Amino acid sequence: MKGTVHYEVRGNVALMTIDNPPVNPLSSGVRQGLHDGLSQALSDDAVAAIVLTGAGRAFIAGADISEFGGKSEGPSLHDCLAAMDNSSKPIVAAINGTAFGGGLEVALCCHYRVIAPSAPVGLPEVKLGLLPGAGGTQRLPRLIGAEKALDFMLSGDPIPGPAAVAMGIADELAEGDIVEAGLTFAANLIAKGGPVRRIRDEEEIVRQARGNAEVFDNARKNAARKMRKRFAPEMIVQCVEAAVNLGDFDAGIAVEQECFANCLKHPQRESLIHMFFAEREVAKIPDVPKDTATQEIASAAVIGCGTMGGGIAMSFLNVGIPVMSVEMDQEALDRGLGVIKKNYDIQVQRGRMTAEQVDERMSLISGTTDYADISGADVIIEAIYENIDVKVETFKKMDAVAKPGAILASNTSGLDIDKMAAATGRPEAVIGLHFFSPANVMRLLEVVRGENTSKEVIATSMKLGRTLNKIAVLSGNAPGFIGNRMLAGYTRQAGEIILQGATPYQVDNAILGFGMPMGPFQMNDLVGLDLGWRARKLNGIAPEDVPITARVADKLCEMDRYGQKTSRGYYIYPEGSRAGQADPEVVQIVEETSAELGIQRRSIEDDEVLKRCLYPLINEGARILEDGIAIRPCDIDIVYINGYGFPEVTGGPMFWADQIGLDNILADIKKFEAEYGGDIWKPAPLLEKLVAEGKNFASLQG
Ligand code: 3H9
Repeated sequence: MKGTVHYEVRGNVALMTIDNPPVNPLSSGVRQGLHDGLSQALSDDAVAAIVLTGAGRAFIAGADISEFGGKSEGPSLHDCLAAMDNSSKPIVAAINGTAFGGGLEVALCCHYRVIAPSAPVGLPEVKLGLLPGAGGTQRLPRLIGAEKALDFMLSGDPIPGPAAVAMGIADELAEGDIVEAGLTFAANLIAKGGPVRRIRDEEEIVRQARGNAEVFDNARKNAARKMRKRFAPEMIVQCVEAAVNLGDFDAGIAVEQECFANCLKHPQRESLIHMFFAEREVAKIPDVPKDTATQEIASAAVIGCGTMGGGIAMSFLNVGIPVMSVEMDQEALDRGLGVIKKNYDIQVQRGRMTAEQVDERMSLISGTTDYADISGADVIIEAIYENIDVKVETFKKMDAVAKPGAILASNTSGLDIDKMAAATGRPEAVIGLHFFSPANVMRLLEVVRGENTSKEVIATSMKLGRTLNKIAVLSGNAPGFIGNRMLAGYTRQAGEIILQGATPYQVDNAILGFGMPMGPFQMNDLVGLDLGWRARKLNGIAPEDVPITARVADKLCEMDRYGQKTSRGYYIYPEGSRAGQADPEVVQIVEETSAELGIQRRSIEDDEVLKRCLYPLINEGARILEDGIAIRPCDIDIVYINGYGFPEVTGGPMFWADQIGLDNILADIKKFEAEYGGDIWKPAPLLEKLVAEGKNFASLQG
């Protein structure tokens, strides 16, 4: 059994300390310990009150997530809570640290709560596709009212100790030793003959929302907007409706249990819990041990202050790390710094930042046109345009000025890190740090290890990702790394499908319906159709040699339709709007292009659109695993969800593939290979092997 609860008696108070490192989830051993400790305290006449606290940095992190969907031993959490509820002796929760989910619900089942200022409390179950299923949906509205409880449970965001007291979730803020504070609170209760106070018996506050349908309408509207296509929010709202309207705690608990069971068996729950563990797994690199020494990154330099460079600089400024921005000339520098300031000012207008915070951040950035000025930086990141020769030259200059020990990084989205490393006298210090646009917003950071990158530089870069509030995933050095290598097949298929009969709007709508934030043609419009077109012109590619999937885009560019930046691309963007409108002229261009290429157009079902756009991701993902470019399937899932908007509720492309069944996917891939041919549809050997062995991607997780 995992975890335990230490029991001791101090004077006439039983002190129970939950111990299940590192964050005290309610594993079987903890539940057993709670159950046994309570029985002992209740049967001991010398004990008049009980204090419950946690060892280490958490009170209780919640139910043990790894137990969901499997068999669990020992008493259930509900058995423990029933014993606490029925306790004749007052129980005081001394919330020493994180009290999340079932952890906060245990605290709410205690009769009183004292809390340390640094202890966050929250009900984050919604983020895992669940609801607070240990009485939280019934007790919290009884304590703070339906509206606030809904906000709290639907956001899933934690609040610190002082806010918990202000909100009425905890009774007392305890500066200093929290256990002593809990014991003192208990002693005072005993002295006053303080009663056992059960939240389940409180009806007054929760009753106030009875007949007020607006509270629930608003909650549903907000959830639909913020958590599109999520199942759990509606379940949470129904539980709170029960708390408000039934007027009977046990009847409300019955609704909660039914709704919790619905969430538990919903596929979204499995996917979101996969994401929880995957986010932690990607930090683990088999040949770079956890205790590998890391360097301190106290200053940064970013070469290039365009869209990417500016966003990268903002990521550092946002966490208080000073940045030196390098540009070719003063004009470009002034423009770049001006854009950064403007971006911050927009945040002020939206009420997300204060003018003082902007000043503080801007005071941390300085600009230069002279490489000599960046010699003191701990990390130098080049964010210039994607041309290997220019990057190699830039690395030579970086190497010439950087201090010993500095990390030299490239923000390339797919070029060869080893070529850049070879241009320096310190290949061990060279690494890829691939930020995603907008770099100050997007969570993903692909960290690309070159052949000679040192373990210290890898460990430092992964840590830097966390410092910058990003999720860092390690990739091997191969064209396109993980994400862009997979994307190639997706965009190519989208391009082919429109030539064969679908419109760009049908393809985008199918992808949107799947849950991605934008379709491939909306994405092209956002990025700019002119980038590829210009590159083809620069490289002297004749029109007849342009890949057929780029023909429509090139025609649009010839008409000055570059995408959002010119208010026209695949879509028309009315003045100041980012929402595009379909354009019959584009459909005509697509149809003409099909005719020129001799392609017979036909009607294509959305199901085919989805399979042809999404299955190449899985096939290429399998090749990436085979090549050792991604460490585990979950690394690919994290990249795709956080960098490319793959819907979180699927658990990422590789997890999703397991759910569909690799045999089904392989059968479709073979069908498309027979119909359309091409490398894209050649089944990855790993996929074939797994299917032959009756295994899935999860079996590779280790
Ligand atoms: C729930 O409570 C349902 C109830 O309402 C109803 C029940 C009937 N279980 O994040 P870290 C592991 S649902 C199992 O790196 P930090 C984690 O995997 C639950 N394991 O540390 C990692 O393992 P490893 C509601 C858990 O300090 C290690 O602990 N609760 C759990 O950055 C350290 O974690 C939540 O959703 C768990 N509950 O952050 C809270 N929690 O070292 C989820 C953590 O092997 N947890 N682990 O990779 C968190 O948000 C963060 O982990 C926390 C600590 C803030 C607690």
